[in-house]
Amino acid sequence: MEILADLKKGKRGAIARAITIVENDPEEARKLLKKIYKDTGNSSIIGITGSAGAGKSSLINKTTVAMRKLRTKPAVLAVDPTSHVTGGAILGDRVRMTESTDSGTYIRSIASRGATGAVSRSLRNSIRVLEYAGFNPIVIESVGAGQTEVEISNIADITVVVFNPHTGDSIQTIKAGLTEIGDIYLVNKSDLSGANQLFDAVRDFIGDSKRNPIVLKTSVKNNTGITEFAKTLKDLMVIKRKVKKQKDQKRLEAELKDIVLNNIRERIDDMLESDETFSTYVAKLQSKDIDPHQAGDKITKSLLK
Ligand SMILES: Nc1nc2c(ncn2[C@@H]2O[C@H](COP(=O)(O)OP(=O)(O)OP(=O)(O)O)[C@@H](O)[C@H]2O)c(=O)[nH]1
Ligand SMILES: [Mg+2]
Repeated sequence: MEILADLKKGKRGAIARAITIVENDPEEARKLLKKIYKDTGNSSIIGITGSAGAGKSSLINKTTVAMRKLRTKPAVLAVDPTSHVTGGAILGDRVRMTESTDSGTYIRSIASRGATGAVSRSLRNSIRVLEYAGFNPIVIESVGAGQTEVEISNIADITVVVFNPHTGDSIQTIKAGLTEIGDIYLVNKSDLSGANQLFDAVRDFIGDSKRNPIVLKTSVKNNTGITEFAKTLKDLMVIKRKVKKQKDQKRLEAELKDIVLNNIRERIDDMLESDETFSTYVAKLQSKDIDPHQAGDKITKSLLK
C-alpha cells in the first residue's frame, strides 16, 4: 500500500486518508490494519470527557501546545456529537480546534453516530493509525452524554473529567459513574464565579476517595493551570505504562469478542436469508401454528448443531 510510507512519516494527507478508510471502508480498513498493527499499541491514550460546553476543546487546544513544549507529540480525536452529514454545530460558540493545528498537532473529528459497535471500532483503529504515524499521546475528546464517559474510560489509559461552574455542574448533579472513572478531575473556567466552591467540593467528595485522583483547576481564558495540567499528564503517561499491559489485555479481549460475534452475526444473517426452514417457520407463525419464541428456539437449535 502506497499510503504506508507517508503514514509512517506522519504526513497529514496520508493520516486523513487512512482515518477516512477506517471510518468508511471495512474492506480497505482490514488491509490497512494488517500492515500497521505491529507498529501500534505503544502510545498513551488520554480520554477527556465532560458535559457539553465544559471547555474540553479549548482546553485541549492549549494543553497540546504545552505538551509539545514538554517534548511529546500529541494528536487529537474529537468524537463529534454533530453528524458529518449536517456538519452543524450544536452550540453556536463551539470552539473549533485551530490553534493546535497551526502548531503541528494533528486534530480530527470522527463521527459519533452509527451502528452499535461501529463507532468504537473506528475509534480503536483511528487511534492505531495515529500511533503508527508516530503520535504520543493520543487525546480523545468525548462529550459526557449517556454511556460515553464509561466507554471512554475503557479506551483510555488516562481519563480526565472536566467540570465547569457554569453548566450546572455541582456535586449534586455529578453522576455517580463519573466519580469512579477519572484519574484527573479538572475544574475549568476557574475565572468564573463558583469555580472555587466547585473545586473544593470536587476535592472533598471525589479527590478524597481511596483511588486518590488528582484534582486541578484551570482557566483557558486566563491561561492558568494549563502548564501544570500538561505536566501532570506527562507524569501520568509514565506511571500508567506499568498498568497498560493489563488494561490492553482486557481491551483486546473485548475487541476480539466483538469481531467474532460480528462475524458470526453476519454469517448467520446470510444463512437465514437463504434458509428454507426459516421461511417455513415464518409461514407457520402467520398461520399461528407456532409462537415466535418456539420458532426461534427450533431454528437456533438447527443452526448450532
Ligand atoms: N470564561 C471561560 N470560558 C471558557 C473557558 N474555557 C472555555 N471557555 C468557553 O466555553 C465555551 C465552550 O468551550 P468548548 O471548548 O467548545 O467546550 P467543549 O467542552 O469542547 O464543548 P463541546 O465540544 O460542545 O462539548 C466557549 O465559548 C469557550 O470560549 C475558560 O476557562 N473560561
Ligand atoms: Mg468540544
